Amino acid sequence: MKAVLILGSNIGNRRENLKRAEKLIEKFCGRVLKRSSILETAPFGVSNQPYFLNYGLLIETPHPPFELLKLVKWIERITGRFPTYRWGPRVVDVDIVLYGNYRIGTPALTIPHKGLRDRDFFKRITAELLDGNLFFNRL
Ligand code: PH2
Ligand code: MG
Ligand code: MG
Repeated sequence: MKAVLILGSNIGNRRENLKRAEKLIEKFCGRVLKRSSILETAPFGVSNQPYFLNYGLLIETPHPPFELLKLVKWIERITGRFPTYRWGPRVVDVDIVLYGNYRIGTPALTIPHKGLRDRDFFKRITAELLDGNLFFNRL
């Protein structure tokens, strides 16, 4: 299945953190089909923290959504993320934004990700990966 992931970092060497996360995604989550440009974005939610670097990956993954979620949480952990607070600073954040045309609404996982509605950079990155579309085209 095709999925869109958005990565973010606002602690330490942001580019290095993102690169390490991408390597692990490629190795454990699935093939990277497309990479968006990297944006520097103002912090959303809690404003008194450093700017983020954000970008997105279009991947082809064999893992079902909750397996993929487990994998990206594990990648966040081994790339050095430590617990802070909601919308707080983080070494690496990996969000599942789209998973095929699935719609999932659970406390642990919401797909499409809510950021697609209220974060401009989610829309820009996703549109860049999907050639102007915010969602996978329905068949
Ligand atoms: N992630 C957050 C909270 N705020 N702001 C930006 N600009 N980029 C993020 O990735 C981000 C954020 C928590 O996941
Ligand atoms: Mg996030
Ligand atoms: Mg997250």
